[in-house]
Amino acid sequence: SSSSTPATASLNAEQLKERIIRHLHATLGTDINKASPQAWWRATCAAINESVFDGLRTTQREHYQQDTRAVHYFSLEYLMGRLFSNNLHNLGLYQSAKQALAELGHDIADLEDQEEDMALGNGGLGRLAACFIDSLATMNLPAVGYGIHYEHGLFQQEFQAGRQIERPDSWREYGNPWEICRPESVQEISVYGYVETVYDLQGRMKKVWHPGRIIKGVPWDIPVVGYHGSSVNVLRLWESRASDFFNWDVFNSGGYVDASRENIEAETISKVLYPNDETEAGKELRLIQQYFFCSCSLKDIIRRYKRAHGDDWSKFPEQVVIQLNDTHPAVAIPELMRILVDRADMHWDEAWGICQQVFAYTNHTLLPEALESWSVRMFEKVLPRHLEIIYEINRRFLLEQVDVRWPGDNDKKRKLSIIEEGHEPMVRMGHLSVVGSFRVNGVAEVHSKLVQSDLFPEMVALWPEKFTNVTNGVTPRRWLKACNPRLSSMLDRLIGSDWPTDLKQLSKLAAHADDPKVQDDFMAIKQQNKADLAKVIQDLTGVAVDPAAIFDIQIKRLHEYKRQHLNLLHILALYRRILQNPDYDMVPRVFIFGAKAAPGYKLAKEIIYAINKVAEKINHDKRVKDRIKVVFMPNYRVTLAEKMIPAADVSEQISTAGKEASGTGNMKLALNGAITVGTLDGANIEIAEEVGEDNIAIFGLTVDEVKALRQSGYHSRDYYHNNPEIKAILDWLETDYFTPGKPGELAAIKHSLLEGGDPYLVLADFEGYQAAQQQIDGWYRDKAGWAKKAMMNTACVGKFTSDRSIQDYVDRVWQLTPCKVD
Ligand code: 26R
Repeated sequence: SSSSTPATASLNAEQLKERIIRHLHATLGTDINKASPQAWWRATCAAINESVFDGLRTTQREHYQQDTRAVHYFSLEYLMGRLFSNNLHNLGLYQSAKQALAELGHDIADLEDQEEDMALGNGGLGRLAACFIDSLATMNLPAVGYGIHYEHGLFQQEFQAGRQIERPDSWREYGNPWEICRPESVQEISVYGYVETVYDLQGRMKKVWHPGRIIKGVPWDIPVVGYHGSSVNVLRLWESRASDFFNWDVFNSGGYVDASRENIEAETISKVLYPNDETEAGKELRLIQQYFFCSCSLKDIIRRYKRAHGDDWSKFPEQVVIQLNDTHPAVAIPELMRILVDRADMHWDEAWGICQQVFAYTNHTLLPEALESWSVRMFEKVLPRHLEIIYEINRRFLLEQVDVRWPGDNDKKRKLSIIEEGHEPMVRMGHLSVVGSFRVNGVAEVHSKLVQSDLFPEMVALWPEKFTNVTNGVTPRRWLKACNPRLSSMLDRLIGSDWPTDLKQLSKLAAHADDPKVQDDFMAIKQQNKADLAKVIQDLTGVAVDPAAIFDIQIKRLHEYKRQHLNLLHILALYRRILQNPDYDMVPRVFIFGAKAAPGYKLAKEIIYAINKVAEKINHDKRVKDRIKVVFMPNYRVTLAEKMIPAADVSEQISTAGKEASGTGNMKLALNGAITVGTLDGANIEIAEEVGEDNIAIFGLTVDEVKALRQSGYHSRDYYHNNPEIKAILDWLETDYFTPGKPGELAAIKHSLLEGGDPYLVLADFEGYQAAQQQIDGWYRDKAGWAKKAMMNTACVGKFTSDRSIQDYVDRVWQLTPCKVD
């Protein structure tokens, strides 16, 4: 597109060329005749960074001078993807860079492919954090993202004979051009050891924590560039190292080998991202990771606060708000209490008053297996003083809140206690987060309602004003402007170029939805994007697909509640219908999956295997006559999403109602003109409200119907026995039809749906699902009708920009004011 910012408009292709060549010489130590594509990419990054660092310095100076209130986003995960084209677009330099590189003999797309994804996250929660920091910078809001500088991000996925293999991800093996090490801001943190009770001269009791280990946190800053000359904020990620101070002792006493063992242990903390999505494992290293980055970050915040306010803590809650991205960083609550009470000698009540004004908590899931709790035993070993503090928080909470509201009610105390009693007592991090925060939000309307009605109803009774909703959103800079340049230029022409920061402008597209010329243009763009994706599919999987077919896409982590196996059952139903009726009439469809399974999640891996085996069979079966193709894209990640989403006709959002907190892929796909096949779950409900029932294929049980069905007793076997198609498909999976010579290899799915009781009601929703798919087939036959529906999706989803989500956080939670930066 043509737009560029006033601030950087002066930087033309000629000047960029000069910068790139200068860096090729001075930074990369090579020259234009022998530079590799990697060197060209790095030189271009260095050229971009000159502008990035300008913005960074200006922004930080402005925030310091204005002494701004800031939000501090605490997250164990940031799924950033690549930053090259993102930074160019946000600086308004993409076109200049493209031209400069072309004149230097390089295709910008080839250089983009030199960059590894920064995959420091699992899925939705991590990608949401990345969208949010983009919006915060774009909206000129003072903000710092805090997290962990993992050496290895989410594993890379390969398929071997159809099965998932995990390989380590080394995103910064040869250095990452976007990060800046800040040795001047290292922190030291403690773990293990014991607590001593001492009395001072006035006879006041004090607790002294004698730590067992001291660990150094080294911060790496990633500049976060706002769109079009606005602020440049930072994402500060902590890397763990052995503390110099601690190791000297061992070293001096001749223990060189012991000292390096301690080095290794300390460095293990930030070594690897836990790949579990929605399944809590209770591992000690994970708790240490959480504490390590929370403690480093709090000390960093306090250091900056003290620079402006000295030892006067009274302004702290005016200056600082901390957003907890799920319960993963909840240990920050007792850590701030420890710093205030033990280190700053503050009275408990005053310290607690500060905490409760500083923390806010976002819940991202209701799945019981994802709700974090730590055994008291382990907590005591790792963080003995914090456990005492949690006990005291809990004692006062039960006494001053619960017992006042429900006098003598021990059931209520048991249910609300931060400590879950039992054979193995546990610390409940959700309870701690609610008690310690001034606000608690869910991530879509229906989810926030369920957080209040099903997860924390008594907490709502105690503090109704604490609870609110902020529906998720996605950044349109990455998820439309950068990833779908064809549609972006069309939008610029048709509705002007303000939509990237004012996404409601997209509604102007609706006026053109009946215009045949515009419909043709819109669908021609979709067709070109599909042709591009077809090449990628050919390269990655060897499968040839026809861009004229419906591209039906399900991309998300592999989980039973997301029901990739429901999609598979429908594919099998179509295949069977074709075998039974060679003339079966359907619009050709390509079913495309992208998903990683947690390495220890057996059934999820079996579902991947089953999809791959079924794909192999169907794709080679001549009788299908290309009416169905099935592809499972290996190593699904942000960069692959950027290629798939612009090419989607159909978006699969088929979770069991009540299970998907929000979803954000649903928003990206609709934004790019895909039509959703979805349940009334998470943000699908709000998408349906926005696009209207003509433009979405809704099916299946509602949240209330799911509850009622479970109440009355759900028997998946009834569906198996009463629906011959279901029976035939499930029985088919047990034969060796898809795994010649090896019957039973795909039986795991059938067993979980029958013997396993079908915990996510796949069979109950099958009939409705296949009807919705039939409806899609019918809609697609009407070319103009489909074009209109697709356009109406793009036109009507302006609500789901992450800028709106951030504005909701500002209004309902953070109370921040923007700080304009020149
Ligand atoms: C405790 C641990 C193993 C763990 C649990 C859960 C680690 C990671 C998760 C991920 C969860 C919290 C997650 O990603 N939830 C997703 O958050 C998205 C952003 O709000 C939602 O859109 C999505 O519906 C939800 O599943």
